[in-house]
Amino acid sequence: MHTTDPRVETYDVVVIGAGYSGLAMLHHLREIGLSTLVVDAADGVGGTWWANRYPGVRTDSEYDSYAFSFSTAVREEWVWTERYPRGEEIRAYLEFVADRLDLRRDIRLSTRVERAEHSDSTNLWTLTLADGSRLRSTYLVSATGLLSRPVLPAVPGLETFAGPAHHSARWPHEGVDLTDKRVGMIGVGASGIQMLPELAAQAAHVTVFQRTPNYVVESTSPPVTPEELASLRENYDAVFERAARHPFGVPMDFPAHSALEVDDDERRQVFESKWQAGGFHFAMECFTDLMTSPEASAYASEFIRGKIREVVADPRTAEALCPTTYTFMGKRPPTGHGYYDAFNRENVELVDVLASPITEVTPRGVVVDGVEHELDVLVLATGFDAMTGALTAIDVVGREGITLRERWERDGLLTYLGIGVHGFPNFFMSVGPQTPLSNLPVPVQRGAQWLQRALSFARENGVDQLEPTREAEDWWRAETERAGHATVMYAEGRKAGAWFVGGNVPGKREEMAVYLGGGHVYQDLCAEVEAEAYAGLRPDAGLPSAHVPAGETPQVA
Ligand code: N01
Repeated sequence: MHTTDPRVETYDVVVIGAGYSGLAMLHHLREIGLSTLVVDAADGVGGTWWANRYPGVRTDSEYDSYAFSFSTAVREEWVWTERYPRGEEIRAYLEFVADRLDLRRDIRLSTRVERAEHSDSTNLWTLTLADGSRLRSTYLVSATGLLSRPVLPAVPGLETFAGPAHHSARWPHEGVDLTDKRVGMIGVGASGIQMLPELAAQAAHVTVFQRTPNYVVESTSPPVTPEELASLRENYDAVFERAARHPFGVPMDFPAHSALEVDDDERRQVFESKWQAGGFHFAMECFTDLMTSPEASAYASEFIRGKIREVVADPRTAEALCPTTYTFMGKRPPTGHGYYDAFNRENVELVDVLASPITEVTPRGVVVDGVEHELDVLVLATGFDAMTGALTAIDVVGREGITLRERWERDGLLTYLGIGVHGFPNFFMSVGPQTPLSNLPVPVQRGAQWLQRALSFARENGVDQLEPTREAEDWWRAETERAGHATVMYAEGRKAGAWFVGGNVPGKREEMAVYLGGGHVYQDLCAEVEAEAYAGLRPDAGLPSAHVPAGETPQVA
């Protein structure tokens, strides 16, 4: 801690958030001798995994890549038990990381940041906490999560519901007794899809209110064998590196062929084999172009609709579950654990609210098409103000007294590599907006290590401020838009109201909030910035020469 002002605690770095990002940041920034404090509004570490306690919560990524690789002690001692670890296991993993790396002494829980303001005269950030006290730091790091600010459905009367009503990410930690209860679930994204089989197993009756159906790839979660764990420990660096060289941060094979260059039989065989592999294997390993070719995406969509019709016994329910208004990858593909099969249970009912939206929530239930569905418990699996929501909920005030929220409302989403924002000196984001859509521990770890080297550079070279230039931001926005438009995810995502284009929050500007050019490409770009002495983050340094081929201006497609 500095001693510039004895009345206000002053650190080299304050990090907001104690999930994967905050823990990695603390470990790596402490390694270079920076006094670092992590604050989190929650009363435990884990971030997303502290907050999300809904029935059935687990990772959609597999255990081997949903972890850090930087600590030999952690990777040797931690024991994974399931292919897709449950929320409780991930939370325990993060608590283990915090204990094993002795992080807790620099983490302050139950501490909510309401405002952070930069002063050019002192070159310090001043943070105001909910209790009115203040902190100061040279560097401010947000590790607030990209899917952490819940969105409630814009339905009249929601607050009048007489029974318990819980958003998936605000599920009570002590659980909810659903025995003999009539449960209504609004939302069929990754959260609702994980939840349904478990709700149905406990409740008397579950009514699923579905607006846009999803393409769910089913999977199983067998125990991790001692041999698998031993093999992972032996090959940890190679597994992590393989994930880091994959566009989506998973250690998976690259497909060899386009879906358009094989015949119907072969296409079906490939789809079937990767359907059997389950989860993200289907999206990542079938063909080179499921994400870039509308025809290839349409083939995958038809294959999954076929699976839905095979599994779901009632033809009307099956048809209602089949997405038709957008194609595969128009939403981030969720992993199911008996999702479609749950609709074969007598106590599960699907109510299609696409054509006839929910008109009202009453004290007794949910009204659709003039029919009141009576409920005891309401589950709101209605998603998040993704990528920017947690950042704009805090008043982060940069130069000229402008907040991040005002800046992005005025100018559109602008960041440099999702790491920093012009006008906000010495402010850095872990997996901020416009970073790759990815299995997150990979970019989280890489990002913390990149920032460690950037701040070492700044200290060693007397650079007082790192701050993206306007030119760098404009370049990254154009590149993010270009990369997004080169996929089917932009056009289909807009049709589907996907969170990665901001389509799920009424009134939010629709723009690419993630980078779809590939995690590996992104890592290379970050390396170029580093190789060129943090060009792009220093006034007058221009852009790294490798960013823009000579004579070319990046175009928004
Ligand atoms: O949220 P979502 P999520 N009436 O935005 C519906 C990550 N994640 O929490 O599509 C009716 O996907 C909405 O309908 P529509 C993962 O990246 C990861 O499920 O807008 N419905 C949609 O069905 C994921 O992609 C994991 O028509 C309404 C649903 O609510 C991201 O988080 C687990 C409505 C929201 O789906 C978000 O997933 C869980 C209304 N008025 C999540 N308003 C793991 O890997 C909203 N909806 C562990």
